[in-house]
Amino acid sequence: MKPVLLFACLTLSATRIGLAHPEHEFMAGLTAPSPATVLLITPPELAEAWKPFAAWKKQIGKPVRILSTKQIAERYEAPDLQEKIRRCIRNHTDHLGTRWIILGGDSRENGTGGVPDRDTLHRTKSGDYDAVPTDIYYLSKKDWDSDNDGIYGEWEDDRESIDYPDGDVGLGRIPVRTAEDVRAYTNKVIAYESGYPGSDFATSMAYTSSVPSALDALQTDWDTHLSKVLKGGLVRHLSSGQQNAKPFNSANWINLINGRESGKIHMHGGGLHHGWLLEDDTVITFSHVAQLRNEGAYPFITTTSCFTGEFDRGEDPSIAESMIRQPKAGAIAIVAPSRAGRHGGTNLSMTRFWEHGLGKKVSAGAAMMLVKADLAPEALKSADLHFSTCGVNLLGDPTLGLRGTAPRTPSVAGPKKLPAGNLSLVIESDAPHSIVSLQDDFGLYAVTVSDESGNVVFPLNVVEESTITITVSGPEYNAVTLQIPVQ
Ligand SMILES: [Ca+2]
Ligand SMILES: [Ca+2]
Repeated sequence: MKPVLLFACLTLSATRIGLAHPEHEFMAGLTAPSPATVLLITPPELAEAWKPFAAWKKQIGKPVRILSTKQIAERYEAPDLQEKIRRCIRNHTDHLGTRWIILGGDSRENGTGGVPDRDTLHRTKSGDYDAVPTDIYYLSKKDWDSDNDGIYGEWEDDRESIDYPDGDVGLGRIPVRTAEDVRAYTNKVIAYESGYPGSDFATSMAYTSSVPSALDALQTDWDTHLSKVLKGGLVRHLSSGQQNAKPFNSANWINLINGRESGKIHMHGGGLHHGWLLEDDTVITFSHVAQLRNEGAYPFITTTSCFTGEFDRGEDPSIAESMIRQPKAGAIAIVAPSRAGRHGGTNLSMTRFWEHGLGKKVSAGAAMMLVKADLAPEALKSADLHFSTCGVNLLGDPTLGLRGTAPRTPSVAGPKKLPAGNLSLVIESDAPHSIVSLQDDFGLYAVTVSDESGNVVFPLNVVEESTITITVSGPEYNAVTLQIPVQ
């Protein structure tokens, strides 16, 4: 059978304006010489399991290239695997149009594990040294080891070779260990992008605190920052510090998630690797996560609680990882410190993350890297800020938008069936400026943006016994798929 040919590929001219990742960042990779808008790095044993995730992303206009750590180890020359990964990533971002990097596996202590982190060395408050998992190293133009002693990111000795992300490429880690983890997370991502709740889930922000005295600062954060970018949004405060409030304990935490009221949550207060410390001396652990029943309503969470995002410990999972991995429940993504927080840097990271993601409408991965770019001038001058810049991570899919408005599910219409041969396929929708992809069973792939009225035309040559799959998606829509048989 002849492959189906596309006569003309309609592409949006991806004009790069000054702002990193503009609203139509979703299209930016299309001018790339190879389909590598997203690079997903996986341990070899999970490569197969990631394919449905990659297929979904391709449907919504973000082609994914999957490379295993084994392939990278074989193809790149460098002293160790981390440095090979960094060179591979720079090759993709510099030459292949890649806009997002997904570290699609967990890491373990001392830079081992499925997709290892790069450990960088920092002095702790007590004067000891600690190795901090530093995923931003992977976006760096330099190798973070100017004195060549095999110890990376030393504040004094390696200063010349440390550089920070500029926000042009988004990065995040999905800390999965098994094929089941990958399947569960993929299903959550598809739900987030195609079945997101239409209520005020998108615009409701909950601030929780086990420290009632912190409520004033959290209210100020909402008043001066978040309310400006989540316009018309609702704010909830959960802590016994409020009048007539119930204590913020484990039962009320479960109610918060299961109530499906707030799609955005900021958690303040004490933390441990395996749990969040709440009021009434309770600790939220994986056993509470197992009680969550929030299928289809997965919140984005930021937390300043120390160690809750410590993904690199041998003991696994951290509480943030439990929330990411929990099938049909938990969170879609979490921004959390992997170590003890430092005043200033950690709080600022959380606020700025929301501001970039909601205000500039960029993806979670780009928002996180813009935070790093914001911190860079101070991180160059202060070891504390350098530590915060390295130690706060996005755990979750960096290509996701933060959903600043309740999405609409578009109506999409096309022919019931198509005759074989040359034709113009007209797809009509009520979704202006949406991303419309077209695929068939034989590798045909085209992406375009719908016009003011929501319509697109694909000039095609189709063959018998194929099926054309059309997907309409976008930051403000729930993705809709239409299949058209060719007879
Ligand atoms: Ca060094
Ligand atoms: Ca882990």
